Amino acid sequence: MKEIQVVWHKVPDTDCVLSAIIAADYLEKKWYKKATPYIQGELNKETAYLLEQLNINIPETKTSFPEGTNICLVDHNEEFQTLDNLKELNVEWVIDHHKMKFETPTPLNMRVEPICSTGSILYKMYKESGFEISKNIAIMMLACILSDSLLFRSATTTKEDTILAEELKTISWIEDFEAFAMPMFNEKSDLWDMLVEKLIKYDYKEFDLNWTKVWIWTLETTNPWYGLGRKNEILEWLEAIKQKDNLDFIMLSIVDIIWEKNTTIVLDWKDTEILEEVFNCTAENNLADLKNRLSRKKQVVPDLTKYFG
Ligand SMILES: [Mn+2]
Repeated sequence: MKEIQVVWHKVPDTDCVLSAIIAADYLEKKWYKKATPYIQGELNKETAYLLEQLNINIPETKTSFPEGTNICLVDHNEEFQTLDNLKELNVEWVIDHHKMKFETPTPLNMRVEPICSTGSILYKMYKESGFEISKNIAIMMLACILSDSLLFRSATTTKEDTILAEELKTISWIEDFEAFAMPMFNEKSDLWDMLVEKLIKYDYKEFDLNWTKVWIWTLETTNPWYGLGRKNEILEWLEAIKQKDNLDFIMLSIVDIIWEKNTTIVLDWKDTEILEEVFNCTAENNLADLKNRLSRKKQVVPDLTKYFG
């Protein structure tokens, strides 16, 4: 029996970290002698809080593996969100809920569904295989759903996610979703002591939209002033990063998860023009009201893809 390494994307969030830990458990139950989850980047405060509550050690960090290593990608599939030497590795599994941009030389196991979290998909996989779900695993699955769906507020939430979450109530012993999720969100929002340099690297995603290099940051928070209050500092960093990485477009959305509002910081006149056209909004003082666009995946990336297409 062989081994497999389970990895999540470079800017980890709760869904990808917990899903990698769950997926490793699943793959060991299913086929592999050993399945190990690895980190590729620093944990956010929400995820660190959950791991501590669940008494789980933070997995080891690795950004490349020896040639030919068996790999499972969790919660992502785009090349530059993942391992440095992906091309030399043997990707045997992808478990994801994002748009696909993926090519492999050999067939592989792929489970992709347009559902709110990778944790939801994994819960379905356990059920299909008839595997028992421990209380800890159920809590992790529920945390994935609540984190990625922002307590069912995000447009990515499907009816199935709410049904799965209801089912998980019994196994996880968690009855009150709000009471469970709010401390998570507050942990994630506690950014007052975070350097701007770190803050803006907190949750960015790089996209290659038809040869256009685009970076989109999302800062989900229960207190938007942690970000908005430091707008000028953020703009300086955005400018430096845009130049250094030779980007065509960048935007940083500060998403207020309580009031469901997206305020986006935009850097220069070029980006402003694009933003205004794509999202039909007006930017003033480098700020644009993107209304209730809470989901980058569903309400931001598709419009930008169309524009750059
Ligand atoms: Mn996810």
